[in-house]
Amino acid sequence: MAFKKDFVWGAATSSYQIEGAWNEDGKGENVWDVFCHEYDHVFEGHTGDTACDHYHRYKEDVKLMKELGINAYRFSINWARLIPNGIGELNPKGVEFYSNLIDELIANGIEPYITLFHWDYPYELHKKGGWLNDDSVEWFAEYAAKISELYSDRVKNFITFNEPQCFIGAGYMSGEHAPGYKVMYKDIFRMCHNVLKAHGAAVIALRANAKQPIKVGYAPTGTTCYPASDSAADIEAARKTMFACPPLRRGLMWNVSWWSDPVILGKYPEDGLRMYKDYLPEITEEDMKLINQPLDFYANNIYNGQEIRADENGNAQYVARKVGHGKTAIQWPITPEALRWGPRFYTERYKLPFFITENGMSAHDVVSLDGKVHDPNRIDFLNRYLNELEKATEDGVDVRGYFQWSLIDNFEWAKGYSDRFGLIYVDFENGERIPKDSYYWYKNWIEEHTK
Ligand code: IFM
Repeated sequence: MAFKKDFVWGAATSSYQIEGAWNEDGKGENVWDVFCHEYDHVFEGHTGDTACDHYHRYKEDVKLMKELGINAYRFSINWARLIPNGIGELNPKGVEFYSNLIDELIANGIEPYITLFHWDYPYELHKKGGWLNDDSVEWFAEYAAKISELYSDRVKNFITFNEPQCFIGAGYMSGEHAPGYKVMYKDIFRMCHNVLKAHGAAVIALRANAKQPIKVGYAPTGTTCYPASDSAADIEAARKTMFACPPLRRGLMWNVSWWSDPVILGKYPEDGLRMYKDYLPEITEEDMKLINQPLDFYANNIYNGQEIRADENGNAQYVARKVGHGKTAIQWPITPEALRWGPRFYTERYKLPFFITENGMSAHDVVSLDGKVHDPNRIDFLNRYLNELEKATEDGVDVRGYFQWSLIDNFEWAKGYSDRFGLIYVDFENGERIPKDSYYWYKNWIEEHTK
């Protein structure tokens, strides 16, 4: 079985990374606005103040999506654009912006997928303690209810969180991302627990306020492991390693099962509970019930993976990467196998329809003398990864969709505009868009796979 006819071929972005208009039309500040306005956090002092100016150019962007041939677009809502203080009064202009965007997508035959939270936390709520404040669960539920009330008449697909590992790990453990903190482990685990509870409360709120049947999912990330061979021993070693809880270190909160088992299986993984016990908040049965809401799909952002083999005793061993192995501009290894094995391991464990909500490549793209943007490396990357994803479907894995990251070059967080992930090149001086060669390649791939 290859890709089904109704497979979702999409592209993704997030609000802070593309919208700009950071202080227009009544929008409130978020932690990324504040973080970027301090001079020394982001590469060369870049900010998302203007970014791709998508707020003003969204019609042009939707036109480019249509020409690309995608049937779905995943974007996120900038919480403080919709509700400037995070809770309370709505911002009419913010409400209107997303409403217009949704209408434009639908008019062009593109299904909107809304991510509720892709890291741009309202500054007013941050001042109240953010995810460390137990009320953050209620704040997020209120926000989710508003989104559902406003947009579920037209939008059928919602995703609560994007990569909680990253906004907690990079935002509060390593301090590389907004708000730039390095807090104690006890605080980290309280935040994790509140985020998971907020996920559950948001699922309930989305459904309770929906104007039609909706689908709700969750999009974390994690280290995908893949086996060195198709032997049963290597496969089992890779599977075990992928879901094992890693020891704590002051890096990212890069943990697969800690962030997904409670949501889907209704319990924290035993090894994590043992390892992290000194730092955990009180975890009640009621909390676990709240976190464990029925979902319509599970998603993951997969960019690369780690090869694992079993030694003669069946113990897992990390396979060292080859000297001179392929890397993307952001220095991530190129490991297409992650797109075959990640979906397989996730669906085996969580037994839900699966989406790749992000996958793509950063490259040092430039405009050539012929005025075009040639990006053969990205084409090769996509070709290899999508072929592996096709193998997953042939293995019988229930993969429903793939969202390319990213539709358009954008603000790559602490790396500013130094890394380009888009299928569409952006001249950040004047906002001009130039579809890259990979844009046409992906268009062709979609055409070939929807015949
Ligand atoms: O740009 C990010 C995105 O916001 C979250 N996932 C990874 C992408 C590339 O780093």
